[in-house]
Amino acid sequence: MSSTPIPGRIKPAPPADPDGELARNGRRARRAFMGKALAMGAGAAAGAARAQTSPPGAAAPGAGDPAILTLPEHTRTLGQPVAARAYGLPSQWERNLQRRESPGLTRVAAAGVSFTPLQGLFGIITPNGLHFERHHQGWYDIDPSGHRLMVMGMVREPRVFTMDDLMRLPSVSRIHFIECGANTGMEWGNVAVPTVQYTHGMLSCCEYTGVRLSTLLDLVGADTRKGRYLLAEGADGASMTRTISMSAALDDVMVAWAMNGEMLRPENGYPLRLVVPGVQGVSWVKYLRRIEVGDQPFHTKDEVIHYIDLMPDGTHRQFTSVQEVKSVITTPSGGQVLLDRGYYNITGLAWSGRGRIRRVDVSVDGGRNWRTARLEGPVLPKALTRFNADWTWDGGPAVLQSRAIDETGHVQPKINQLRAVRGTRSIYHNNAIQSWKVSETGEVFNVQVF
Ligand SMILES: Nc1nc2c(c(=O)[nH]1)N[C@H]1C(S)=C(S)[C@@H](COP(=O)(O)O)O[C@H]1N2
Ligand SMILES: [Mo]
Repeated sequence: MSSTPIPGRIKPAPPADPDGELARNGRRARRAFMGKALAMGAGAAAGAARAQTSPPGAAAPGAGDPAILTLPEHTRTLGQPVAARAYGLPSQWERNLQRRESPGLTRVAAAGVSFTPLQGLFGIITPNGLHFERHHQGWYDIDPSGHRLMVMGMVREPRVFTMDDLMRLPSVSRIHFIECGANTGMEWGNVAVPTVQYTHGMLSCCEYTGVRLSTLLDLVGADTRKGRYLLAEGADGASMTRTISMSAALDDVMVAWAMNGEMLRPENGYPLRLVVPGVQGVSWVKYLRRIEVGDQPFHTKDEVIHYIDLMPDGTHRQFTSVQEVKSVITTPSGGQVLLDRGYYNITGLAWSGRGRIRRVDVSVDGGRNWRTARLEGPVLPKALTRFNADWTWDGGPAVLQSRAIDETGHVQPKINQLRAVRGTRSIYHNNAIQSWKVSETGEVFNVQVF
């Protein structure tokens, strides 16, 4: 593009959802939110009101804007003293950016999910306070001084590690995505939820710090030849237990205590969790207290009735744990409104449990034509990759899609291709291409295109 484009303006998806209206009726909830926001007179509302009263392309951006004609209050006064907040918080103007629960998804919140607001994030790192949560029996804030990790089974010398023991060992830091196997699971049969927060928000990406599991296996003298499997067990009421393969354990699995430069948050497994790069979230056992080496899969409750794939013939497929290549456009996305025609930066995320993203294609006409998006660095294995593509919206209807290809050559499938093999009654492992319909009013909707 030759000159700097004048960006089109986007009204964010309605964030507040106190009544659970969002999931039931996106349109009505959006109106309700606008009403509330205008009544509040908050910055976001003022922005929305401004956008509505200025006709598209009427004047040069900023002309006559009071914000540039008067010296603002904050340029003429003394600011807040240092350390007003011992632990920093986001700006008050960003308070709508929150993890949210999907109303009615689970019967009790302790066995629930909170979704990451992907539509409001930049780059590839998820801030700790916005990391999605998935608990089978609620979260705990465990005293690290009393926490222990036992490594036993087919080992020469079983050992119990304290947090101090572990944190003295050689540590590594790695950036990886975590995606719940049930992410996008509500969309197998039909469109179910309105925004990218709910379609794809069981997804986060952090820099984890911890000790490699192979280091611990070395210390206890694990039989890595006959011991082809490991059991990982959590210290929560659910005693989350999963079988991990020895090959993964010796490759890139970590026993982590930190995420994004600080100790894990309690919701995410403080003080210790397993990091299993590329594998579905359920294997990333939180509150990790035990690793057992064995010679066959353990077939625990968490892997025989959950996180298995219901196939069209009624059988269940087990141990499909790698998160296959997937991508989603995060802006423009469902619930957002394009306020005028013109240039937009289509942006989104791509990832693969098998390695690096090789390419992302973007379509604005429902998959008839594709062009290659720009991948922003770093492009890391088993991590989120940010992509961007230029688009000029002419005011007509459009269907936005992204399709990712990973370094092993796997291509993200269309929803009907996936259904042809897997049927429509599955929950887990839906990596289909996501479609967002832009209507002539600028409103963006979740749709399925075949
Ligand atoms: N101990 C324990 N570990 C657990 C869980 C749990 O309920 N208990 N949930 C699992 C599931 S299903 C997922 S998707 C991830 C979610 O991790 P997060 O809550 O940090 O996002 O943790 C996994 N590890
Ligand atoms: Mo999960």
